[in-house]
Amino acid sequence: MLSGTVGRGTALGAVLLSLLAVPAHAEPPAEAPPTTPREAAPNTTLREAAAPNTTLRKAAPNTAPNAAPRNAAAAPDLAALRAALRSALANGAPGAIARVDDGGAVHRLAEGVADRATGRAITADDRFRVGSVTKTFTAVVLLQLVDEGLLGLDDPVVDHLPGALPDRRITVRHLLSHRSGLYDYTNVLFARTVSGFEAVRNKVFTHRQLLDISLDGPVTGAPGAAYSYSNTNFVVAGMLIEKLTGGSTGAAYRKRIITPLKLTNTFYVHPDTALPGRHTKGYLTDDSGGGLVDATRQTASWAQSAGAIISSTRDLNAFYSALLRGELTSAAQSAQMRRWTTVNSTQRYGLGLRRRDLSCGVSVYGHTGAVQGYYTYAFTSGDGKRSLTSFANASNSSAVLNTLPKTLEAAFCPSAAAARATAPGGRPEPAPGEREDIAPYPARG
Ligand code: REY
Repeated sequence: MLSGTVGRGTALGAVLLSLLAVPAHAEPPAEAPPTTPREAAPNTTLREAAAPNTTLRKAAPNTAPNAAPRNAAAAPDLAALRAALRSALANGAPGAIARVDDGGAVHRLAEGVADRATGRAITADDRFRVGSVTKTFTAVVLLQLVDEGLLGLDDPVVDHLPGALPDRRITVRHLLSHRSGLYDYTNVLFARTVSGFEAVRNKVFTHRQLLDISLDGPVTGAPGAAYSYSNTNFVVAGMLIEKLTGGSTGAAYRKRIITPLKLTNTFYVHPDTALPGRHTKGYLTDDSGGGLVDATRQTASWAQSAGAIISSTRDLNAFYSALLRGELTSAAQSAQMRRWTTVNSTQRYGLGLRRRDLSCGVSVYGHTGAVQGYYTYAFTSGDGKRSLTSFANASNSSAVLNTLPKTLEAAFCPSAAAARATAPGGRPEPAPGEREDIAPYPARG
């Protein structure tokens, strides 16, 4: 549902919402009803399952919870989008970009510089580190492996990785929905921002080493009990991919997503430190709020299957659009991906997929990402027809971070965004129940 005129709480909105087959904000239980582990897999033979999935599924009939006829949507508010990018710059980001793919129309916006040393202007086509947007790629690969019958979402992880985790109650579903209770090792690595980063910039970790840092820390809860965002979950997901495919996670991304979708700006170069081709530099904000550190070159080995992909606005829009159209997994796994766990009043988490409930009653689906120097927001409408990727080449700054949700409002809630575009200043700190869930939250502005 893209109409900017359908406001949550309005009579018209209530009527339209009630007409939809599935309410936009229905809250199915996070836990699956009891199923046998293989039940969700389609009828594939094991021989078929072993074949690499290099072809795409046909777009599924539109069953997205808040899909609406395309003509119901008001056009994205490009002035509000540009104002949001400018407010990222006013709050300290050297550059900010956005791209909206809207049916056939493409809108590219860019403000500021890609490189503070040379002054090169940033472009909406520059490549960047996408951080945790990688988690959706990882979840898609695992869900394809579920489709192929190689594992079940409710399988204990240790059935596939014997001895890897101390608690055999942790399931694959718990990992992908951040409900395992596994401690986020980045809390240890990046307790101090710049020195923590410099200590890992050129380091190459195994998945096991990252998991061991987590296991030295406290669990955050019992398996399945509560949402607690943790990179550790997607490191273990990467271990599962490597065990089940017999290859690297990078190879799985390429074979199953990057090549079939022709994502020519998307790379997994770990542990190389350079971004291929034209890219923007990334600037890490010191905890004192002062200096910016050029963090572009790094192995991103601390992130791997939790956050090491490099991509572009075009490719992320193409990826999420294909995902929401049902081209990357079976309908059964697509539905599993959209079983929501509550994050806060406006945010939900599925399986490697975020849902944001915007001010006009529209929900959008995608992910956020934060690696040193790079903040990304990539979200798509429920029917996959309108996609936005917005990005700033700065991180560890709540002031910059809090400007980026305004790009979602501009793209998907145009009339609401227009009303706010004239309001002076940047977005204030979000209310406690609406705080940006982008881990770990920056120490200060
Ligand atoms: C890691 C620290 C952020 C970033 C993180 N990113 O977990 C994953 C994600 C892949 O969710 C760093 N912050 C910053 C600090 C805070 O060092 N002391 O903001 O660049 O995308």
